[in-house]
Amino acid sequence: MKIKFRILISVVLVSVLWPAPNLDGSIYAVRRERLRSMIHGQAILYSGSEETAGLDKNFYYLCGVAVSDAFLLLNCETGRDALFINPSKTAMSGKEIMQTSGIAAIFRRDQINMSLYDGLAVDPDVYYPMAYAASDPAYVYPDCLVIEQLLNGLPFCLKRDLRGYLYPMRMVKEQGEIALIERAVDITRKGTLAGIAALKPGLYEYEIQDIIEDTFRVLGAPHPSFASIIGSGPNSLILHYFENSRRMQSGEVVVMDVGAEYERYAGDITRTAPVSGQFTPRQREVYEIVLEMQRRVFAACRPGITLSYLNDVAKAYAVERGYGNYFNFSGWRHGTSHSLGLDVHDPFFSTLPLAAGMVITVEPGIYLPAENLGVRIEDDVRITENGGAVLTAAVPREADEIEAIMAGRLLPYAGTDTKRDVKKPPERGEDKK
Ligand SMILES: [Mn+2]
Repeated sequence: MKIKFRILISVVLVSVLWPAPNLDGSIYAVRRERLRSMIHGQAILYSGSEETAGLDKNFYYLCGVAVSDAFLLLNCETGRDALFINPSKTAMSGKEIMQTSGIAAIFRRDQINMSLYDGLAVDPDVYYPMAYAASDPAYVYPDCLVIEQLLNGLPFCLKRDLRGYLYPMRMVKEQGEIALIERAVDITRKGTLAGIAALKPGLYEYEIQDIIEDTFRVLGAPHPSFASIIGSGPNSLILHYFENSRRMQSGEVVVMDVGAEYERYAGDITRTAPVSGQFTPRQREVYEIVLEMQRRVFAACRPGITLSYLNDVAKAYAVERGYGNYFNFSGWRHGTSHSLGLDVHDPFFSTLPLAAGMVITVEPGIYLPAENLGVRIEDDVRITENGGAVLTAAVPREADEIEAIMAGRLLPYAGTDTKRDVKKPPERGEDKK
């Protein structure tokens, strides 16, 4: 109860004093124009729907409207863009859609064939994100399938992959996007800290999940950016553990891998904490190794290197300490880093080098099945001109700090950017000046 009350108070303060940042509507027109300048013919995107995988972030990136079952069509010859809307699945008014997207041409969904035909008469090329599963090229992602089914009905259409042009744009974040990611990260920080502060033996994993997600919700993030992972004891070894149904016991660690989604942008933080409030010497030993892997990767972040190089940096230290076989692997293997943005696993070409403005995660782990012990620590880093800035620097990560939060010696939100959250009230009499 006490914790929930504390969350509520800080939430009220933050919401009043910290208005939401928003992307300037014209940014979408700028993005579309840039994309059009790189290709020819037409480009088509599908918004996704409840029946597919939800909102398609490629579509959203280019028009900023969250509508269901709609198409966006870019015509590179005329420079005109159009939206094709399913009115029964759209809560936004036409005016709202126009203002947000900067697109004046809004039609009914079933009129898209005509527009596509007109464009094909000039140039047969149609670009769209060709999203096939890497593990099975025969599997086409639902949003992609909807577009392919539409194009298959058209003669003289040459299908082209849009990803090679669109993804490099999405990989480098604009300033407005960085601000939204920072906000998502900050909400994730608060949820994570509330979760750590509430941990105790006998609680169920889902109770910690509730506390974290409640914090997200009251801070303006109605949905997590992915299914929260609260894995204690043996579950700390499972990479994508979503059950969160186990009762946590003293002597175990719990891996909390969570993210808030704010204005469609994702945060992603993992902390590993001892359920009892104190790491055992053995848990602390492994924890310190993971922490050191992370420090080395932070230091290695800079433009020009690849994500696989960062993975090598982390792995080299695990090998050096004798944990090479347990590095990022316990039956499931994960990378040390992925791109973060509109998607929690944002599009990224792993062969391309890092550049300033990219945002990545750094999340090495060591998993020891024989000991029911998994430790993963994850932070978010913005690549700068000459290094990396840790966006999650305000989230305590030292073992002592985690224990201090649990012991109530370190207030969950202390030592953070509260200066930005709360304005200093004017001194008495000062307001008269
Ligand atoms: Mn992650």
